[in-house]
Amino acid sequence: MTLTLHFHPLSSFCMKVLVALYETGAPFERKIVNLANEAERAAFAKLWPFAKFPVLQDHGRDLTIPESTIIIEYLALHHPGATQLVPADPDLARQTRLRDRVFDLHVNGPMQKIVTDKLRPAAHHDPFGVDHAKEQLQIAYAMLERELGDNTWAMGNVFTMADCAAAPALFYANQILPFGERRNLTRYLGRLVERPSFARVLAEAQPYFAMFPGA
Ligand SMILES: N[C@@H](CCC(=O)N[C@@H](CS)C(=O)NCC(=O)O)C(=O)O
Repeated sequence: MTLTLHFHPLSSFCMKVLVALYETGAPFERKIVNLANEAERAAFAKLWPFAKFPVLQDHGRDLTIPESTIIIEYLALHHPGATQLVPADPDLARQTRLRDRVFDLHVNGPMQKIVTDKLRPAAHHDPFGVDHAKEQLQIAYAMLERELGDNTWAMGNVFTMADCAAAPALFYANQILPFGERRNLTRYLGRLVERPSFARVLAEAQPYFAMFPGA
């Protein structure tokens, strides 16, 4: 098989790429990486020195591709499938990329900050940083609630890379800082959870959810 995804089923950025792979239907091999295992971490760091997943290998082209957005852009270009993850129209592609950035940087990032703080030893908690992350999430929620309106997906009627980014970011964010009365966001997350690609990702992560530190 030409593609190998190095990932962990609980990781939001890996979920984002799994959604994209299931949307395109590209066949791939999976390699779960346990970063807590020193030997596995060291081997993985040879692929990508920052040792952050996901990383995709395309053996057919002898390429190693890190970073979830770059992986999805690569899939859209070289392994296209049923879902066009990046629109062909340049302006729509730019808007898709901006929304992907918003979900990665302004939802997934603060969400990770809050979650990883729970995993730190007591002496190393960062309450100031966590409060700031919560404020950032509230700003993102307010903006998304306004911009989503009653659109089906982040870009309107078509499912794109922006929705791949949105699905895990919003799924976890809503658990640690609930959307509250924001109906558009709540309905959008409901549609994402029912989308077969993300439903499959969540089902596959189910055995690992006990490891998630939660709300
Ligand atoms: N910008 C990266 C972020 C990747 C990332 O932060 N991955 C997390 C898991 S969701 C990770 O590998 N964390 C392990 C660590 O930092 O040691 C992407 O989009 O792929």
